[in-house]
Amino acid sequence: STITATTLELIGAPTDIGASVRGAGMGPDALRVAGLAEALAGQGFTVLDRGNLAGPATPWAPPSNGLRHLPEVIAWNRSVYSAVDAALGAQHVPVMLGGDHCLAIGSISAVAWHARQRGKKLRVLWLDAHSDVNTETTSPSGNLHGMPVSCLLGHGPADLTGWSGEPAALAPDAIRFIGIRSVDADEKKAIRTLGLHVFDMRHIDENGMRTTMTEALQDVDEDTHLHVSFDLDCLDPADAPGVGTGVRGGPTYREMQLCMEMIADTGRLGSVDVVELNPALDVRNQTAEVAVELIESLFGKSTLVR
Ligand code: 5AB
Ligand code: MN
Ligand code: MN
Ligand code: MN
Repeated sequence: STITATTLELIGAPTDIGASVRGAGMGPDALRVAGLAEALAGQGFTVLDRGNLAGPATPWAPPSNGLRHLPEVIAWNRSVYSAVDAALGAQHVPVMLGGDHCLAIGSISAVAWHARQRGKKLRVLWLDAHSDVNTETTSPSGNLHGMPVSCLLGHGPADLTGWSGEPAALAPDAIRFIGIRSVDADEKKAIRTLGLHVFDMRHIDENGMRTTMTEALQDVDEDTHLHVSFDLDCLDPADAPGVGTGVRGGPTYREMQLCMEMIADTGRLGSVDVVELNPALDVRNQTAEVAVELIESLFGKSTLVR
């Protein structure tokens, strides 16, 4: 298949700059310890581990004007943007290893720029317990890992928007949210106002992951660049305890495996974020190991016997 001719670039972004629970900065190395590069190489990919990006330390300051650590979040996202931009420029598939979810601002902005250059439609799958569509005025925490979707839609601080060369990296119609179950009151309003496509846990419970993914992948075709932003707190904490903002009632390992397999089946996967892994809260690196297995499925490892 086409995808096995692909070169993958692992880009570590070891920071918890957008969070208030410490530890996500250890995510990239925990994924390496769990054997991510070896697993993907074993599937036939050429894997380039670019190592870890550098950036400012986390000051652990309180929010200022509704935003915590804005200058440092900008600096980290600039590094992520350049690394993802370089990978895509080399026709490689970037796999950004966070780090917290604010890093999707840089990652998806670069992806959006390249998709436009290539004349591709962009479809983002946001796998998360949370909708991450707060702004500096609605956020209960000031944490930028709860705001990347707003920034990508052009509704963030000026310094974190417009990076894709357009006021908004994404149109609301380009995103599908999967596994959502913790949404702040103002985020619910934003979801309604923007018309975001949210497949929440109620939808998955009532319709199953198979139908949900068929819906979420509708209209994905040969002209689509598919980006997966995988927040590990999407998974049920029973399977993935190593996250800073876990919420009960998420997809099981088996449901998430089907989700990943159905994405792989499209053959259109072009870039990935793996974020919010917090090794300080994990149990013997279990969450990193689960993540590696699910990423193998995402890149086409199948449980089909025939
Ligand atoms: B994550 C919360 N909505 O804005 C906020 O893990 C949580 O990237 C955000 O999905 C969780 O602080 C951010 C309460
Ligand atoms: Mn998130
Ligand atoms: Mn989350
Ligand atoms: Mn629509």
